[in-house]
Amino acid sequence: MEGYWLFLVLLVSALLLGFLSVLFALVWVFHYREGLSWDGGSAEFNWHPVLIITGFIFIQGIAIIVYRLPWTWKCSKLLIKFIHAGLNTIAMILAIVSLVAVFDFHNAKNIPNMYSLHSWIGLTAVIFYTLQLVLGFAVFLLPFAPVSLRASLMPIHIYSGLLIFATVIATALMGVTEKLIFALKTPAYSTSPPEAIFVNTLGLLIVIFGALILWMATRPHWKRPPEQNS
Ligand code: ASC
Repeated sequence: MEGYWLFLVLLVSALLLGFLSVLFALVWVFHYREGLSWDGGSAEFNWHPVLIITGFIFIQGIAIIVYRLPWTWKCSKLLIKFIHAGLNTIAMILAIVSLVAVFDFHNAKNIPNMYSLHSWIGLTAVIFYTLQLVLGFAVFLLPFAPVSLRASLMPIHIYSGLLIFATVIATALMGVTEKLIFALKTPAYSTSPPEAIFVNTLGLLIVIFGALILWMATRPHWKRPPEQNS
């Protein structure tokens, strides 16, 4: 494989950034915020960033590049498809639970739902992600679709998958920014308290993670060799 070592360096870097992002999200909610619980309070809201970063960003990112891991090229394509679909299913479930946490928290506190751009784009992303998963399952995993249909839908599946992933990251940045503006009053966000610096850094980690995943996923020479397809 051309550029194997570079691929490996990028993969290890992406994994480190992904783990670090999840760790930062946990430190944010446990050290700076109210922790995690399911009680209609802020600690229930806190599931939202934790589950989005774990599932909708980290696990989705790994699901995207799972075909590109060279040591899986001797495995059957069907097995890798199951892993791709399985990771995306886990990510979808975590994203949906994270939405339930927010709606539940809002309703308990009489906070309006679905007024922000973050919520409009975020809910749209979850809906399209679910559609992408159901369509991908029906077309590429079940044995019924003809190869001609698979071939014509594959570029759309790849494009919409990458678009959803990038949109989720942009949405997370909006959400993090919103939350810091809402939550940091004394001292204000504008005075750069430690939580602001820490969570801005979390945003940077997520962007770099996304940049690495999108790079690895779009290098043609790192594709699974076609002769191994099933
Ligand atoms: C699949 C699969 C592929 C593509 C190809 C059409 O389901 O395994 O490699 O679709 O058949 O592009």
